[in-house]
Amino acid sequence: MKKILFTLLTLTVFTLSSWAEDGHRLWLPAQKSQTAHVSTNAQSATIDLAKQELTDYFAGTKATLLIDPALTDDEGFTINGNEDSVVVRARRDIGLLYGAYDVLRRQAIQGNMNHVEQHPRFRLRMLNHWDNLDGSIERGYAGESIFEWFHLDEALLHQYARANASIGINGSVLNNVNASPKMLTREYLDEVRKIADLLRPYGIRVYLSINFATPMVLGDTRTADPKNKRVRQWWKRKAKEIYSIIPDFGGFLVKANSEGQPGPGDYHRTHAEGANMLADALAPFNGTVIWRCFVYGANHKGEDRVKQAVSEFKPLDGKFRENVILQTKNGPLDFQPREPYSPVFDQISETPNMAELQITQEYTGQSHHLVYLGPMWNEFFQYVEPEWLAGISGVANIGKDRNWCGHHFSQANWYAFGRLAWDPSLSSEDIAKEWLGQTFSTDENFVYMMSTIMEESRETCVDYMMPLGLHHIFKFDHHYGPEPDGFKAEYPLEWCPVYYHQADANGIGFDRSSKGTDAVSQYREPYASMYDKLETCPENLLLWFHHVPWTYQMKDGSTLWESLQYHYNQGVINVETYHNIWHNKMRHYVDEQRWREVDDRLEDQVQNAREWRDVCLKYFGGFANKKQ
Ligand code: GCW
Repeated sequence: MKKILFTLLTLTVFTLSSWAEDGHRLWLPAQKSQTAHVSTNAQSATIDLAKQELTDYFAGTKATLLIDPALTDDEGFTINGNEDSVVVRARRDIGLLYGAYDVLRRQAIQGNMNHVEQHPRFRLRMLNHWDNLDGSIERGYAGESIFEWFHLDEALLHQYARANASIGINGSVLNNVNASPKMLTREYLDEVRKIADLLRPYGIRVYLSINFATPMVLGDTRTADPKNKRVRQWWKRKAKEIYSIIPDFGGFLVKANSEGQPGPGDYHRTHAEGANMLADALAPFNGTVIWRCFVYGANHKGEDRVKQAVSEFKPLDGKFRENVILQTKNGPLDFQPREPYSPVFDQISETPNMAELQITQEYTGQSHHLVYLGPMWNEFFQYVEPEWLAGISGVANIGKDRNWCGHHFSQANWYAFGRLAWDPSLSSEDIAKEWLGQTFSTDENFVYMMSTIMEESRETCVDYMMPLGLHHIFKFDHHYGPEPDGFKAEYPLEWCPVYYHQADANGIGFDRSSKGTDAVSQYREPYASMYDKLETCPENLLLWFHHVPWTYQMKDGSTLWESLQYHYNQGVINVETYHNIWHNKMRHYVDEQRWREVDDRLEDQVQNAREWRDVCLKYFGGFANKKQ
């Protein structure tokens, strides 16, 4: 009896420590192998990391890392060999590190290790943290910030750097775009330097979000007008100071004249004038200004919100300095479960563009819903060509939670973001399979079942939240549950759900056709015409572009109201199925702790999906049923 008890106890201890390790390690290798002999033809801190990773985790006998000046001058690499012996070649040391991680990924999922050649598709592959200096995170659902100012946890930051390097991320904006002016004070910059020093060997450059009014708020100037000489000098001096301590500093990310943030508009200057002032300050050091196009309610107040970015920035196209990049969210509104692509990508052609994706699930169930965003990002790249983009940013979902992202499956979104920033032609399904294999188990059955669920999960979320092109019917402020009747006279109309769905006795949806706000005209052909006509508008965007009668006949013969009910119900049925599968079939593939945590969250998701369906159908039914 004693013996059994003892065995049980040690088993428990073993399982506990292994889940704790697992949550923490993300998709990175767990089993140390230490049989490999690793040799190199060059030396640097980055190559040391590559060497260490292969020494620790490559299960073969021999690995060779070679700097090869004949190869393409980017961060790419080649791999040749097999699971016993590999040669990684790259022009730069960071290529060797990326190559080493690729070897380990291939090892984990039994992938091919011969004649591999990889190059990143985008030069800039960045995370945007919305982390505040007090440790809180705007739209963060995984605990506090990992950037603990004045008490930096270096071990944690190494893990962070390692995880990012393993998927090719090469830039990190450390603080929220709603930026504190204090970020640029010397005491914080000295901390930023420590982070930059730590991330450098992993190939990650540090950037900062800046508050446009910084010199004025800090009391150094009387204005923040970009045409003011003292203000311009202040920024030049600040840039010099930053580069004296962080020579490879990436640059500034700026949210200006948007949602209450200061900007050049406060002085009747354009976004170009504001961006160019900063660009001039950074140019001598090869720094970049990343200027966000997420603006509404300022110069074009009253116009359909989804049109305002183009209205604002198109006239300025071509007026920005060479080291300015415009960063635009994937859709024209705000990271909804489904949006059409942003027409900024059609209209801005003289200025480099960057796409901003949201990894943190602000509008897709936060860290409570299993919603894999890979398919959403694949969809985006069906409309926006990678050649049009200088880079990709993802709003990070990382916090101090033991599992990093709140929900174990939210780690997949961080992973998928990195993989797609490296190669946007990868399929979300392949990425899901890779991630599952490295994170949980390579068992075929498990990977098949769970990748199927992951692949469906975004459409399912659209179904139970906002099918057929509905958007922004979230509860005020926290954006978690439904509030279709949301209206507050004291708020701008564009924050109110009733403004977006426009349900009334005649029908539902926002008329953005040429007969309505004409947002369709901002799109290139064939999309402008396709979205404009009710008959050719894809049904999954119908209510985004049209106000449609409840009795309108859908392609499958049902009425619009019937179709809406069908989608809401289907969304709930799908989540119930996911929960059943996880609960009844997945337990033996996954350690107890992670199984239980995911199970609990799926249970919440079922409840939440039912709430979305019930609240929305009751509210919309109030109009629709009168018509039946
Ligand atoms: O998605 C919305 C969020 C805000 C965010 C803003 C932005 C950082 O609700 O919290 O602010 O967009 O992207 O600037």
